[in-house]
Amino acid sequence: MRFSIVLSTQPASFNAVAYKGHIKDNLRKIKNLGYDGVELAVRDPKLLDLNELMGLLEQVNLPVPALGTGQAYGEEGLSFTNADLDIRTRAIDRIKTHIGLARKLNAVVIIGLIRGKSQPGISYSQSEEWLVEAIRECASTDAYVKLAIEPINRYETDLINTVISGLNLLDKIAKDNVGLLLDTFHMNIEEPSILESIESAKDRMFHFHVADSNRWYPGAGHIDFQEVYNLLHKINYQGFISAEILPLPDADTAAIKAIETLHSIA
Ligand code: LER
Ligand code: MN
Repeated sequence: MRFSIVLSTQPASFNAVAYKGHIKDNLRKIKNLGYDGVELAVRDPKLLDLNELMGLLEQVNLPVPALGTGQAYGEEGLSFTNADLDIRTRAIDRIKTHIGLARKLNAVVIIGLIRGKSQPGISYSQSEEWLVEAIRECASTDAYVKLAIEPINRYETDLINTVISGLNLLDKIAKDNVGLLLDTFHMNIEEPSILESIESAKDRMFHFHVADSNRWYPGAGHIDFQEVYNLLHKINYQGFISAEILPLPDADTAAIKAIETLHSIA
């Protein structure tokens, strides 16, 4: 199994990211700590110097399993379910630029908070329809790039909180290049059984996030990562396990402890 950690390419308000900015230094650090890959959180691919980024990734020899996109919502308010057509259109355009970058990096594109939240006066079924249409349109731009919808806990959004609602959405989207990203932090809040939820999604899982119950590094809370790992191994999960964790007590300690725990259970 291969392990990665999230690096935000720019400063951002989303806090469950150990490393932010200073791409060159942080890529070296991540490599030296023993991670096999780096997940990049990118607000807008147009703001990146692509040649420089590709060069740095090549130098450290780290693949990029996934691209996070949530900052386009967190920092700019773009979303697939905003009542304003212009904002929905800009959200779709932005994810299409992420898809272009993902094609070059061979990465999965994460559909997390870019889905937004239901808006006052807009029914759930309308939000869901916009969501299905937007993801279908994005998925149609490049059949080789995988999109991973992440069930996210109720305190961050009311749209797609559980694995079963994610699987139902996949049925409605009906595209082979759209699957799920499961995150132990969200599952610990929303799922009756983390293991049964993983089992139910095993054929549709494109990516996997780990953080403990308190969103600290694995080992700092009460999730049993050994049984999670054993199940991922048993179902022959081929993707990366990616640490999306709070930088606590500080970023380096969090990243070191996370990889220690992950290596100890593998
Ligand atoms: C992103 O991967 C995530 O897990 C969400 O909590 C973003 O807010
Ligand atoms: Mn996550």
